Amino acid sequence: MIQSSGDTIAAIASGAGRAGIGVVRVSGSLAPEIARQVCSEPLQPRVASYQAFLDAQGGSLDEGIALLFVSPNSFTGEDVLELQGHGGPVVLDMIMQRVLELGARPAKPGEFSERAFLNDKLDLAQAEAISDLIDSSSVAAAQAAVRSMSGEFSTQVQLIQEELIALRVWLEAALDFSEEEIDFLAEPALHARANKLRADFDELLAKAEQGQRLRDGLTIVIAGVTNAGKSSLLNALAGVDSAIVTDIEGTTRDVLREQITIEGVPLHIVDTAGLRNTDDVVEQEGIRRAREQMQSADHVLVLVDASDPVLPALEIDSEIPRTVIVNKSDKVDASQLASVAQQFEAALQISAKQGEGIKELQSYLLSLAGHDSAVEGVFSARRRHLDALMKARESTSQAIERLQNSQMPELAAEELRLAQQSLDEITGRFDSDDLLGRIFSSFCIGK
Ligand SMILES: Nc1nc2c(ncn2[C@@H]2O[C@H](COP(=O)(O)OP(=O)(O)O)[C@@H](O)[C@H]2O)c(=O)[nH]1
Ligand SMILES: [Mg+2]
Repeated sequence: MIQSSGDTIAAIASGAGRAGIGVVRVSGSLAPEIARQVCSEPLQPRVASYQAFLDAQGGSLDEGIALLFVSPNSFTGEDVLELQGHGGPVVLDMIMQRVLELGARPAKPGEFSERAFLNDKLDLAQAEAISDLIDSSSVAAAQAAVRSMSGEFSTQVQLIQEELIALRVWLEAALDFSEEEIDFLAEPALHARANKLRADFDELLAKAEQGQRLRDGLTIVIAGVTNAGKSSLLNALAGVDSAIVTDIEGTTRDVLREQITIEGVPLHIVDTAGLRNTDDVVEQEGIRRAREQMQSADHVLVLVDASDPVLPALEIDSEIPRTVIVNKSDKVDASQLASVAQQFEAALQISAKQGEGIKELQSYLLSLAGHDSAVEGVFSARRRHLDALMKARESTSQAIERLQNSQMPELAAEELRLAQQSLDEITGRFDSDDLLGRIFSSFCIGK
């Protein structure tokens, strides 16, 4: 059922700036009337026609293609009008003003997709994927977003939902026949089901985790004492001279960031002020900011100068993952390099200046991102999807454990209900009647 929210919304749907064409999109019950007023010729639904777009006096604002989609067969599910005119900011603005004069109001960000969701044209994960597709910063991220948008992610969530529902139906029935309770719950079929569910959760999470990284990337902070070569490393990774490099201690005082993309994974590389005790207030502030960056990093690279090896006190939470990298490998001989690397348990030895070991470091960073090019069919996913999936998996594991230990099946039933609710958060579907319907239709218990 189409829930038209009453008002009609409009927006310039194409990008800002000059372009060959530009699109004004209108959605809502006024769309057909607006089409009658603006277009010089009557429109047939879903048929593109070349029109003059008219102002209130019948003068021509522009000429272009008009398209009318009649509810429910449109993106939003409402009546939708698309006016494709010339892509200049002024001319599009004039068309937009005309549409507003005729009763539409400017759409809020995402409002077309929101209406599509409310009208069951797509679920939440699909709506989010549209925005992720538009924002995607690499081919891999775009491909993942298209998969989610077309419903592949939602379908897999749905499949796990079905398994969960089947388990719930079975458990609720077992609880009803309480005389047979415990034996029924220890049935071997339960183990098979539980294992399948666990495996399916793991597979989906792996794909979604990779998708989330494709979308959001990883933040890697480079830390170390002054002159360790942090700014040189940022430049080497970014391939541009973004940060100032000198042999003067305390050159970098502010936080510098560069975004790089390795195999489609965006990495946010952050260069920071060198960690040392200083009386310079500007530098002190830089060091405070460096710690702040490290504190919110996905990973910290601690850079140590092979020719003057000092490990700085990071003073950040111990849970924040970090790796020691030895720099300036060109400045020392092989045996000193090996002994410094061993002393600091370094993962890699590089020369930021000569570009040695940078390829290896890039692969290392990719492995930190958990990037596995063998995982196929990655979906775009967001943090909230991962959180919901992990919550659902946790509740399911707890339920299964209780059942396998024959402990309080009522609590297990409740955990499974929570697991299902968490999955519903992903697609935005909260449909408790659904389960009841399934229970009733598959078990004609008759009481
Ligand atoms: N020989 C050598 N010098 C380096 C290397 N990396 C950085 N340097 C030099 O070390 C000094 C400090 O570098 P910089 O990147 O500014 O260090 P930061 O203070 O940690 O940001 C500069 O003179 C760089 O040219 C390296 O791999 N080898
Ligand atoms: Mg620096």
